[in-house]
Amino acid sequence: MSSEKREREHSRKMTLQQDNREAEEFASDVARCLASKNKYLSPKYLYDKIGSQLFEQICLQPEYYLTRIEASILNKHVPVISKLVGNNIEIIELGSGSSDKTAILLSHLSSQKKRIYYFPIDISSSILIESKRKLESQFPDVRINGIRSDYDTGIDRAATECMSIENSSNNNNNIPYTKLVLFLGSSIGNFEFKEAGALLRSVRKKLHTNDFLLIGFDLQKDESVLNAAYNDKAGMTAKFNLNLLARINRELDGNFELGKFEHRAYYCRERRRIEMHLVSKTDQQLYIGALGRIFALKKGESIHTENSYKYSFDQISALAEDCGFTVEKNFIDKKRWFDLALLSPS
Ligand code: AVJ
Repeated sequence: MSSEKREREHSRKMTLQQDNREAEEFASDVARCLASKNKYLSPKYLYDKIGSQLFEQICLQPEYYLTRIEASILNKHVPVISKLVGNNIEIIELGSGSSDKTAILLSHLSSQKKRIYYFPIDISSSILIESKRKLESQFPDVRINGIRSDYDTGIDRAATECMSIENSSNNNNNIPYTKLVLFLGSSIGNFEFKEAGALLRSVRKKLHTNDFLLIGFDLQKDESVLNAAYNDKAGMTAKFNLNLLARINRELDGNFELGKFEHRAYYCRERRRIEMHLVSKTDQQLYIGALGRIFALKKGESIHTENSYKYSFDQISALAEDCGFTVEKNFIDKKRWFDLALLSPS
């Protein structure tokens, strides 16, 4: 067997192993969730192929201001960001999704004839393949290497790739690279403050003094705006939420009837977060084939599917400082609804 073929075989095997591990993790998390009193499931499970497509639809809804505002902030400030990162850049993006906002950055950077590597990390392989294809035709000079993974493993793998670029014999001039880690869309809001800190610290560990983290925070604002954003009139967010049950049916041979659940999303003032739930409309029993188990749900009982924390500037700088970063710049919109924060190692 040629070494190339052997390598391909090996990577196929690794992918299959990873798929298996993830399928088992999903099954055991669903079992634990449905068996516990407070039923909570990690929001990462919302993003299978269909869920990722539905999220793209959410971003187009008039009530869901986050994506549009963040893109407009990026558009406005991309020249400054571009100047700061130098001429040889390794972009690592956590949860890249469609990479639409990143395209704004890539467009500017590549027009400046910079040498760019891009490592999009996402949990959905289909969206990674699709966005890589799109970006490669749009930006033929950008070298793209997608990493299908959750954040923690993804950061490690991307950092390893960067190391091998910097140390490769091709880089015989020892060109210094700047790492730019992107964490857009306010996905940091999905984490409890403690977990958000852990994630930022693990990013920090991979960065040198001159590297950057560009991270989006949804800011605290009028509750009615927030409630509307997660209860769009077209019902996309409801569909996105309910798809989690459909996914359990598809992948774990469940028998959820989606009509027996209601999408509920509301701003919780004390905790400064949007909570998203699937509420059972009736007393019901659920059978999950892959687990060979029956679970009971009472009328009004909920499965908590996501939190989305809303930040203040004080919380943002406290989080940054706590994790070894300094806030270089808060790029914000006129309404002060969204903050794209540029952090650098302290
Ligand atoms: C992708 C986590 C940023 O919290 O606003 C959108 C996900 N959930 N509508 C968010 C989401 C419901 C989104 N993030």
